[in-house]
Amino acid sequence: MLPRLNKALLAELPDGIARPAYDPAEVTTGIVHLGVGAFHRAHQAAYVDACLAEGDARWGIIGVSLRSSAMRDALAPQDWLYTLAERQGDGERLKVLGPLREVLVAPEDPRAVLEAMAKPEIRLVTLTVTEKAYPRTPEGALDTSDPTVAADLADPASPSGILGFISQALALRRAAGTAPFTVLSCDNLPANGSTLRRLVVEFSRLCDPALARHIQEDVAFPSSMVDRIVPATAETDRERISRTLGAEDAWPVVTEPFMQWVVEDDFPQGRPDWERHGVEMVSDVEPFEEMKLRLLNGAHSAIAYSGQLLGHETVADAFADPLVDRFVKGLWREAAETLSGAARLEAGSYTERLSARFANPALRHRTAQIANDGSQKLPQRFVSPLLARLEEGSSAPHLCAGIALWIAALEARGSQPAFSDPLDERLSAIFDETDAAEPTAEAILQLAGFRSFKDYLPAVASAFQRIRNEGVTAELTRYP
Ligand code: CS2
Repeated sequence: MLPRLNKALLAELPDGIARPAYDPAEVTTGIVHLGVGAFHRAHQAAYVDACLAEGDARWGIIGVSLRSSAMRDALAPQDWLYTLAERQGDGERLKVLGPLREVLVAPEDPRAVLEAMAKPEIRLVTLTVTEKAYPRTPEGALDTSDPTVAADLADPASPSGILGFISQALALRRAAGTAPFTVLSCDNLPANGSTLRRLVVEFSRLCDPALARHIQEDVAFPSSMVDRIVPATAETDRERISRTLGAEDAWPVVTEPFMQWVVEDDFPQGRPDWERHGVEMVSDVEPFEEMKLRLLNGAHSAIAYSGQLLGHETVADAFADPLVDRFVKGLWREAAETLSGAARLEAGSYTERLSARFANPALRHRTAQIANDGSQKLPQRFVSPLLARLEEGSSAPHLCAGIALWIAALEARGSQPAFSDPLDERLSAIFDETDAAEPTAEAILQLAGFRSFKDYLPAVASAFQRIRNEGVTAELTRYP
């Protein structure tokens, strides 16, 4: 039995394994992070770790799990330390990181989370909670029919969703005369900062109009574009990494060497010196976000659904299939033309780098993982570039086929679904009740609230029909 990774063991780790260049006990907390999953631990926490290593000890992170206690239970016995494994080809570089100082489990004690968020030394609240945790209508307004929104409005002192926590914590700070924190969304949504601001303000207006005005006027919600490929940790990763450490790490994180973070520089309460560690601080994130969502994430979704239909387990396997590779390159050509200015000029070198990242066989990024939550992801990955093309009078066959691949993969899932969607119950009802391709596609696009779907329904429905009749291989063969 290996001993558990913890602070006392750091000095005994084998040579070549990086460890915190600071004493985690000396770090004070300045950030509360909502949604402390693998992505956060491989991305923002790694940037914060680099800042702590340079001696600015104010930015330790209090992580908050909004659902389960699993992360807290894994990391508490190891002094919140964990291993980050950067893998490329045959190489694996291990670093033990220590920027997390505590993990709170929101459903167990929502008040403790609010107390943490209300502390004067917390100057930043950051989020990676995935697309579905932002309760919005297709037009971007607050979705008041969302059950979490309704529950949090009914009981503001004991919230469960991000809007309830942010709004109530800002109310507590205001009542105590503490300056508000800055709110930084790190989710894959376009204009994630202003999207979140609108939701928090609209939510707060329903509790207290004066609070809503304060948030509107005094709280900064910078936008950011985050990028690092972080597959879910597999049991084999846990075992291999623990063996190399000579100590058991219950939940390491596996990722690629590449990382990128572009952040709108609007932090009235201060922030870590991120730019010293490669973060691009800019005045407008939108072009970066659009390029990343349409080229990286769009290709990911196309690979995920075609991969699911063709039986490819990982992104690298699917991307090695010439049919998928060719389809993705066509999708890139189509989507790149919708980008503006510099982003359009950079698209060629950007997608070249993406090809190398997707081909990294050491990552084992499962197509099923990316296939989750399509109804929440496709609007920014496929629908927005598709509509941009239609507005210019061009066609968008690959983007339409991408949506059809999603519908076909949903239909093909069977009784042991490999991936899920928040709309699953209603999606199954559509497949049970409707038979012909066009009404099925129409009902799904309508349910998912895809903007102006009537404009592209015929193209999506024909591609779906062909996948049904002739199969996915025949369909992919059609695209030059
Ligand atoms: C992926 C992203 O699961 C998904 O939907 O497309 O998580 C992707 O790996 C990251 O955005 C990369 O930065």
